[in-house]
Amino acid sequence: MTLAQPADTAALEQDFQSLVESESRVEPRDWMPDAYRATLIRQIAQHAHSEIIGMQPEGVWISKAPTLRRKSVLLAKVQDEAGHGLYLYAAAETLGVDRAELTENLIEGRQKYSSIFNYPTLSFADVGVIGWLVDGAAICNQVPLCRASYGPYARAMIRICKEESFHQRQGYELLMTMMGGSRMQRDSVQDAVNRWWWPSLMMFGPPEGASPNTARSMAWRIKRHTNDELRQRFVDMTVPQADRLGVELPDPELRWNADRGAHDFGTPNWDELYEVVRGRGPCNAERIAHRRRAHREGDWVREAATAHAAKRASGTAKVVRGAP
Ligand code: FAQ
Repeated sequence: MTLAQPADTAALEQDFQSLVESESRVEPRDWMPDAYRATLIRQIAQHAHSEIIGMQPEGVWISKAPTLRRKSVLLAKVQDEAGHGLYLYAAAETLGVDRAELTENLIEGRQKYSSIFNYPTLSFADVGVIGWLVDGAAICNQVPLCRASYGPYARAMIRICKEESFHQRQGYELLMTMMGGSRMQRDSVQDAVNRWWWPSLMMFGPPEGASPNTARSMAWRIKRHTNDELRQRFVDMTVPQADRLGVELPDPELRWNADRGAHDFGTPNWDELYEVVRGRGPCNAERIAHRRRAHREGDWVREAATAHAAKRASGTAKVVRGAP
């Protein structure tokens, strides 16, 4: 095989752009621009890390869930998030990176994960609000990614979105139950909404003009909408749900704008987003320390699995009846 010369590269880039504009999928063995590959690795890795770190805020409530039913639902949800991380790491690996290297990048602070998971969960109502608002925001952001131009990412997103939809419903159902309960339960739901509303809006990323990756990612059909368009979609979807639930969204500027056919809303505190993304949020240090510890504790499992795989490859592994 000969390496493409610069003139060939221009032609390849043009063909590549026509391919994505015709809504065809790019597959792992297809030629792709280096910058497209790097953008996908960055986004998919950040997404995978978010799913894995995202297990922590709710995970701490598994042992404190009020009933067996709530415990099993929460356990299933947190396990789903682990699964999402794994599909996404597998999708990233099709681009030529190694999952172990991505994990190192996360625990050494070289790659990001979503800002939202750096806030604490102070009561069980937070579990419901994460399901409703955080998974709700994740769905708004991720449904368009089912049509992303890169095949393995788009296909992973289809299953992930189906599961996120269950997550959102379980959160809303939990909140509905709490809102039908005691005064203390209703207050604790409102308190959780007050704390999670603005961070949920920030999940969509910086606004137009401050989002350096959007234009190119949209041209490549990785992203289909700007961060602001998706944030608006989320607000419009959530306001009637909040009304039905009987909670107030903590934004005095929130109101229906008949001319725009959409809600006007206040400006998130972007300085807070940048602080959290730079590692200075309320729980960043705790989240990374926990992930590092879990990774260290898994050392022996990885060693054993690698040794077993080597034995199998050399034909010296002991065959256990019934083992896969
Ligand atoms: N937090 O130019 P843009 C979930 C970074 S999964 C941290 O706008 P882009 C499920 C951005 O990466 C939640 N960093 O970037 C769940 C970029 O970094 P760079 C995760 C952020 O990529 C629920 C820089 O700022 N979802 O919730 C954030 O075009 C419950 C400039 O920004 C995904 O990852 C942020 N909020 O758009 C799990 C979805 N926003 O270039 C457990 C896939 C921006 O310095 C429990 N990702 N940044 O490396 C995307 O759609 C996009 O990557 C965006 C950002 C929209 C997040």
